[in-house]
Amino acid sequence: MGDELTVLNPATEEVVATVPAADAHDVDRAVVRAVAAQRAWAAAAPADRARLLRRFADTVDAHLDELALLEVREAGHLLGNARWEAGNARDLLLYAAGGAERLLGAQIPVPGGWDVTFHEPLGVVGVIAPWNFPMPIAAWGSFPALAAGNAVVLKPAETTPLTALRLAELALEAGLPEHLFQVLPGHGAVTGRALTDHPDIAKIVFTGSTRTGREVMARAARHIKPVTLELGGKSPNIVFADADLAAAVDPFSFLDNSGQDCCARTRILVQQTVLDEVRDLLADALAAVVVGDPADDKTQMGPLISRQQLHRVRALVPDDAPGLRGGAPDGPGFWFPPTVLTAERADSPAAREEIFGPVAVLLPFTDEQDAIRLANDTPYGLAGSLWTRDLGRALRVSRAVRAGNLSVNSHSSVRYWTPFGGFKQSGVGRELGPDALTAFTETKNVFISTEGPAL
Ligand code: TXE
Repeated sequence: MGDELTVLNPATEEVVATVPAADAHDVDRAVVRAVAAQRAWAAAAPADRARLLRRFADTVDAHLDELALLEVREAGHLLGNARWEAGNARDLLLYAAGGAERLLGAQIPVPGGWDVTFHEPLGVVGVIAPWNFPMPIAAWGSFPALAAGNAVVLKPAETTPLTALRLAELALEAGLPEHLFQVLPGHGAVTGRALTDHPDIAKIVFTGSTRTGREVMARAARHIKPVTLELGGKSPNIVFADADLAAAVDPFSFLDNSGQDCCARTRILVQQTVLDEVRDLLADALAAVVVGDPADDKTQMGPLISRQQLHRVRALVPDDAPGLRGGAPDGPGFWFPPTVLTAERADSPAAREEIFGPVAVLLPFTDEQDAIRLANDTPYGLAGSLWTRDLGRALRVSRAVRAGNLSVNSHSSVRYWTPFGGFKQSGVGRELGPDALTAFTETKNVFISTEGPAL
């Protein structure tokens, strides 16, 4: 066992808990146990796996408020959002349980025999989760994998291990086999690397920075280990002059979760003719945002996760950068005011790098082609919104923007029954949606000759 992780409440800086950090030996032991548990799990009838996952969902449901409060304390999330997150984990369990019963192969016509396919589980899956949405992202990587017949070893982020640990306890309480779903808190450079390097981990699902994602992919390559990577974003919010401007520039499109959201619409691209109007709308909206105690129902934005994150945001957004700003409490706690930078160039660091704080940049465009060019002028490609009343333009632009999750006249990005993932340096592979379970299987093709010796 390695050292300890100290979990702080980001709104108060009070210590919420200390948790032992797993080292490489702990990872080894967990994987050995997971391998044994997975064999029995994969041999069980899909309906039996589904029944246990549904019971797990019921157990999560019975502890929804407790899980939500834990998320508020360790991650500084608004209570209402944290309830949604716990509900998302529960709903995904139900969706994945249904998927377990419908994980069907195909029968493919071939001459001289019968040809059938099977979706076989991979074995033990390693999930490395971030701190921005600790519960949903742990669930997205883990629950479809379990439903498809795999075991999971999950490493939560250093700052937010508590909800994941509680989910693992609830899984046991619901009757899931021991060691099937193990949670090992630890440091990325120790526990995360040990999982990625382990020869008996069949796949890594990683959500985090593009920099670490690149390392995970390179390490996994040594074993030709598949990866799903969900990485950073710098998503455009394209606002045409004919749009419903107030809805289009809703500041929570980049302030939700204090901007620590890989889908945050942090580049507000506005048609030049309505730029002044949009600037006025944003100034009023930012001034009205209630920032403070995340457990208070009236609060609209909470703190950043950590002092380190606060330093990162400050380094990219100096106090004297021209912009619109709302208010924020003084310490203790990791606070940054809602901000829109109004004088950035499209190639400035604030306009190009993922800030992961409550900050957007405002950039003008002239026409549709200019909007598409600007939207695509980024190494990322996770999400984006476009706002217009012209259907033809909506169809053209949504196809021309290189990103995995686009919304027209909406800022919504994530539903557990639709696919989620990024183009370009925002990632590899998809989570959620109809293919959520097959991402955790190998497809086997079996040909049975009808012309060979009698069977
Ligand atoms: O990320 P890391 P950090 C972005 C966001 C943020 C930046 C840095 O821009 O400002 O990343 O955040 C584990 N091998 N996102 O430093 O390091 C780590 O312990 C294996 C976007 O927290 O990528 C944690 O569990 N694992 C994002 C997870 O990786 C390693 C969510 C993420 O940490 C590791 C979070 C290693 N070598 C940050 N090093 C999103 N896509 O939503 C670290 N980890």
